[in-house]
Amino acid sequence: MHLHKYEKYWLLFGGGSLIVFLLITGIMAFHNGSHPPSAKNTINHEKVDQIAPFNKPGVHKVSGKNWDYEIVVLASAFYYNPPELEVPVGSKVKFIATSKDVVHGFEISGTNVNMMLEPGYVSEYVTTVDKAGEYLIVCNEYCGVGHAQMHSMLKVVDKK
Ligand SMILES: [Cu+2]
Repeated sequence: MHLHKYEKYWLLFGGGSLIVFLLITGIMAFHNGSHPPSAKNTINHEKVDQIAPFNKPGVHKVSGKNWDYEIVVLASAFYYNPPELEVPVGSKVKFIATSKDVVHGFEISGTNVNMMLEPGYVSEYVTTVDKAGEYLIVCNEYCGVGHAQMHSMLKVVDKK
């Protein structure tokens, strides 16, 4: 079979990019531990406000864990509970969030925190807040007529 020179280059380029992207995905998954939500952590979304930790949404200082604060957020159409969060700068926080009704988003603008909140599933993310400031939390999953008004605020404060 005769292949034109440029045809060969193009096939090599195509095959090469495939290998490069598979390698990146492999490194992300097995080395950096980046996985899609496991769907293992489920919850009854109809009674979610009676089930811990969602019976007490808010910022909780914890000890003996790998993080300093647990931030419990319950989303529902069209607001976040609590509407405002405050943590000291430099603390390691674990966001624990879910939805009471439909799919909502939880994106902290200017950071790489971006979770999908699905009714019946608990979304978690651990991060360190290392820059003081006010960060807008927005819903980035269209959830209904009030979607554009759905937001909250994360205040990272400098406590001297
Ligand atoms: Cu929304």
